[in-house]
Amino acid sequence: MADWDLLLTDAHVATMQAGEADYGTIENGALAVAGGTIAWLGPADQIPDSAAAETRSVGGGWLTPALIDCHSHLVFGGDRAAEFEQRLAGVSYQEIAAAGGGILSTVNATRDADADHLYDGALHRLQILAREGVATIEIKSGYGLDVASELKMLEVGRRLGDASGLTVRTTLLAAHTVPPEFKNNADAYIDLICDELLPQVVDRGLADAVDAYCESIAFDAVQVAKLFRQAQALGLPVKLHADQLSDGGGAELAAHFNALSADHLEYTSESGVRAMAESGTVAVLLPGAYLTLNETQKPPVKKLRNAGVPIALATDCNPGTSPLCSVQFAMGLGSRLFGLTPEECLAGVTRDAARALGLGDNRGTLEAGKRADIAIWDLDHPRELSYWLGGNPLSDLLIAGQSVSPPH
Ligand code: DI6
Ligand code: FE
Repeated sequence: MADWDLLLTDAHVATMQAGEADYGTIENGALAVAGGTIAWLGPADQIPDSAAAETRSVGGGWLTPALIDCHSHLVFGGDRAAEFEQRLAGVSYQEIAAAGGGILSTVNATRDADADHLYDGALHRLQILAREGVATIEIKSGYGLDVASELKMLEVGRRLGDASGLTVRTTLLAAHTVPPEFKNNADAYIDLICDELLPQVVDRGLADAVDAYCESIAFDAVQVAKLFRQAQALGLPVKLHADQLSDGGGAELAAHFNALSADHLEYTSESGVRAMAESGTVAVLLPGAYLTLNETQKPPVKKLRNAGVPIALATDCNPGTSPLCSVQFAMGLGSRLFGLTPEECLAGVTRDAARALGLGDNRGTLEAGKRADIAIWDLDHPRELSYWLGGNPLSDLLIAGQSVSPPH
């Protein structure tokens, strides 16, 4: 009997292991898979004397961990292309929101859509991402804003995970914005989430984490803290949309709750960075929203780096502020707009993205014992993943060792 199911040879390997220099590169390497797990990897001239059921040459291409999109709003009704035109004509995001557009127009379209329709739209986007090497994605609710519609969104997220073969982590983001029914009464809406929605979500196992939007146009720190206490009491980890449009102390708040991640962070202060470093909270940077909003305040990348805060990068794919359906393009933007190195960009969509989802033990790097989620690239070097804008050098994606052979 074969020891291994698959042996990949004639490959360069970017393991992306923490603490390794230079992408954790193994030149002229090989990698063996058994039972969906990485069984061995190393230089080709040190392959142990084991039998493989199948041996496959990668033809001098590169292996990296499969990509992980750790922040997306992939499930939504409608789109906001018309609003995009308005914004180009000079109307601001806040003005559109105040006039009942913005998030609320997507809320209406999402409430009106049936689950199958939401599923089809999100599956289409999921397949686009998978064709680029994504094997794990986080999908948030947050466009339902009532009990039934938030549950509907999370159920669609779970269905996507069951049907697609990708790992889908769902996040309850009911505290995304104040729904029209609770205008001027955000406290009562937070109570509804805590008392009615969250217990049902937990009972039915529909979410892996709880998120909130801490911002002057959404929820304040006191309201978020109440929600987070309830989430943690029910056993769910938390993450936070923090300091995107102003410094609302979001990074400190996320750190206080040992959040998995604090996301956006354009306006985060030095004390916020320190707090995140101490709590081990991952910084998730979202250059698609920064670009789309014409933001000029950049997240404090140097401070995050110097403080040793893990930095992840994600699409934030949503119809309003980041209609970005490409992790590779997010890497191109992360390097150009935020000054991340190409190696940091790759770590940000593999190792540190896994940490932002609480999956660091099993995903995000190529190491023996981890799940064999592997992207195979037709590239001379993985730095090119941040360099090229457009084009897709993926030659294959393995999920738990199985080839997904994405069609181009
Ligand atoms: N931050 C964002 O940029 C998006 N959500 C969030 O919390 C905006 C979502 C939208 O405008 O639909
Ligand atoms: Fe977001």
